[in-house]
Amino acid sequence: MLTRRRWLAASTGTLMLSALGGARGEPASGQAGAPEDILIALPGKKPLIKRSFRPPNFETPLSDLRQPFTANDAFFVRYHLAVIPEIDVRAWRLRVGGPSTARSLELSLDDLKRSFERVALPAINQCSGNRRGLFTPRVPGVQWTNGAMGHATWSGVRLRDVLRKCDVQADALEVVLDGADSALLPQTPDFQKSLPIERALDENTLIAFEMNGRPLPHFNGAPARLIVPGWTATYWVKHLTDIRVQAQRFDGFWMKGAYRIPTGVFPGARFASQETPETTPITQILVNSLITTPSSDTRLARNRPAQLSGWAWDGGTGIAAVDLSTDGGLNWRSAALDKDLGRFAWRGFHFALDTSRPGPLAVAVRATSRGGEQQPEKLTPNPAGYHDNKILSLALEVA
Ligand SMILES: Nc1nc2c(c(=O)[nH]1)N[C@H]1C(S)=C(S)[C@@H](COP(=O)(O)O)O[C@H]1N2
Ligand SMILES: [Mo]
Repeated sequence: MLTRRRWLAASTGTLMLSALGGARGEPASGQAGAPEDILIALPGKKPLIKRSFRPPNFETPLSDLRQPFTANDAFFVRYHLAVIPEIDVRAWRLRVGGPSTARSLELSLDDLKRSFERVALPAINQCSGNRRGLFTPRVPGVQWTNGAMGHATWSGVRLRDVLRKCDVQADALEVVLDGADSALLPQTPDFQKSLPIERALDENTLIAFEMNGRPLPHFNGAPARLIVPGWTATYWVKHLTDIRVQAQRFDGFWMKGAYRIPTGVFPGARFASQETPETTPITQILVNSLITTPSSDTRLARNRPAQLSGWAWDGGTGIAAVDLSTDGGLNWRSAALDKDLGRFAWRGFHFALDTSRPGPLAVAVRATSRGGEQQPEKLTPNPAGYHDNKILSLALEVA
């Protein structure tokens, strides 16, 4: 039986980005989907691609990533711990305080909704390990392809408005976030994350209770979760229960022992209090793109109009350009960009393909951010399989 990786190679791997170098022999990472993929519907969700059942890790199929906003019931699900309580909204309280505050608060969902200004913003939620399953050589971890991400409008209140009510002290260094989920075994560390105080006080960091105008689905963090636009989803703590401001570096496993990348290798905001000479927490999302249409191995009819489209995004500067090559990376032309929905949103692009000549059509897409970052030709290997933003390729055929 073909393994999934082999299947990918067999179905899309014939494109060689000769001019780009280094891609020879690798499966094209433009799209994925495999016969072994099992679609299962969690309660409140439509069928999603199962990566693991306990804890639940389910990714969004490509067909559900074609709409500008990813539907709530199609949005991917990622958990580290197996015990995920259904929260009774009336009993739920958010505790906010900690050693670097003058007072603590306990807020109900109604308190949150009534006492603070409402904010809504469209943003990409992308797992640090999105596309890990496309890494060569393979790295351990959930074998995501392209669907450990989605785009939604998040609404709630600013974390900073809530923190200010507690009177944050001058010595504040990090803000620690905890959710209601827990581990089956006492040895498994609780999922807690921290943010640098500046990022917690950023006007775009939200405590959200709605997604696309509806209450958060259970599996996406009901009744409230953190939104850290531009930063990978590991900081977007779901089912929030505790927020603590402290003057010390937070020592929890999910900061010290996971979600780390080699220091000084990738672009992105620094998280200085958590940095060591060897490793540092992953922070901002890198410039990236996804081709949603056509799907791999589509046969394009000769002399018929054919449009290629997809999304491009980055960690918060916005998209400046999307370029497309149909000759394996020798020549590049600009794709048309759709409306700009905001600097944390994804940006649609489309491009009319030339179908006048029969034969294979080797398509590659490369996004450039307003910050000047561009998708690289090659993956930067790292042990946890994060930050795959290499140029996408897709093998099409005109016949
Ligand atoms: N409480 C809690 N929040 C969490 C996690 C978790 O395991 N528990 N995982 C984080 C990670 S790594 C990701 S990728 C996102 C996924 O968000 P989603 O499940 O809403 O798609 O949730 C984040 N928030
Ligand atoms: Mo993640």
